[in-house]
Amino acid sequence: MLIIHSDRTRQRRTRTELSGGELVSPFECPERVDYIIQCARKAPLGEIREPSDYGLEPVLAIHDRDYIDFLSTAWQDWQADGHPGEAIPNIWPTRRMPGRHIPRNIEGRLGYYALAGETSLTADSFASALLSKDIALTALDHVLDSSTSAFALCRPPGHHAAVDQFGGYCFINNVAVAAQRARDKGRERVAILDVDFHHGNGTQDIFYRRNDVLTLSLHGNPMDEFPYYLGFAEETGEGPGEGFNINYPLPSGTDYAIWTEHLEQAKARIGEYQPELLIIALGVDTFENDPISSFKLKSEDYLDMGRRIAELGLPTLFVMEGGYAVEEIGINAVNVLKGFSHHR
Ligand code: OKP
Ligand code: ZN
Repeated sequence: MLIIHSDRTRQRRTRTELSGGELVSPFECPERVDYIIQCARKAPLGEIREPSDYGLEPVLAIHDRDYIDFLSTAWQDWQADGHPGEAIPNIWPTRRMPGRHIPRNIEGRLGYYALAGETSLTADSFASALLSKDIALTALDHVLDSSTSAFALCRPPGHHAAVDQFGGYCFINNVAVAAQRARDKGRERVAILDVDFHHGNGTQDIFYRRNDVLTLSLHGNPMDEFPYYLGFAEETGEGPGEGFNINYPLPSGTDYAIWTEHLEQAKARIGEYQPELLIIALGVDTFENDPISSFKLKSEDYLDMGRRIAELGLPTLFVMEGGYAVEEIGINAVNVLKGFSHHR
């Protein structure tokens, strides 16, 4: 399987993440990619190639212009205002202050464009987010050209990023940008299956009123887990999109046996939809030792996960999302790809 990877993903190394009332060293760190690429080389999985530059056009097909403009200058604006630390949002438009105006001050704009407060914005955020989508798009083009599969070793992740909001370590929604490009290149139906522990709220929201992109997500119940306010079973799409979003919220402690029951339901729905392309939002934070998640998958389970995804028999783009048990992330992610490849 072709892998798209760049050492430049290392440029994003933030110092702070607001967690538990402290500024901790971020869970979403460059070493995650080091472990994955090391395991991919050792497997070996296949050729490893650099991404190409796709510019802003495919990003603006998904995200609002003013949001992208905000991302492109946020760090300079924050610095110009003389703030000493990394840019962390601390106030939001909420139910009683709906935010009809976009503030001038960077503190106000940060909250306006943020959906959560754990993701520090720094000098490298925008460039890293652009690189991450280039990795996804390069891998996508290979899948479209060859009708086979590819792995986009993206970092930072993307599935929490909404049309005009960053958060949950995400800035640009890589799977959404890739799905839209596939549509623009003539693929009629695209399915996005999100197996990350966290609900893919950004992806759901982006395609909520559309039936040309089927979105499915297996995740920790939002009553108990980030992103809390989206990802419930009754969210099935709206208007023309009704029936084209499916959520499988699962309880903490979910093991692989329970998890696969729901995966098979998702697969049945995908089979019925007959997409021309399958995109997997591949998070391995369902792992039993993940520091911020509560499922109980074991390393060998990821081999079987890959095998089950391969059973769909579709051109498949894997896009890296979460996974924070850093020393095991390589084994777990590469196991999915190995299991997939061996059962093709
Ligand atoms: C991103 B992805 C840690 C709380 C972390 C944010 C989680 C973002 C996950 N104290 N909250 O879906 O893996
Ligand atoms: Zn996650």
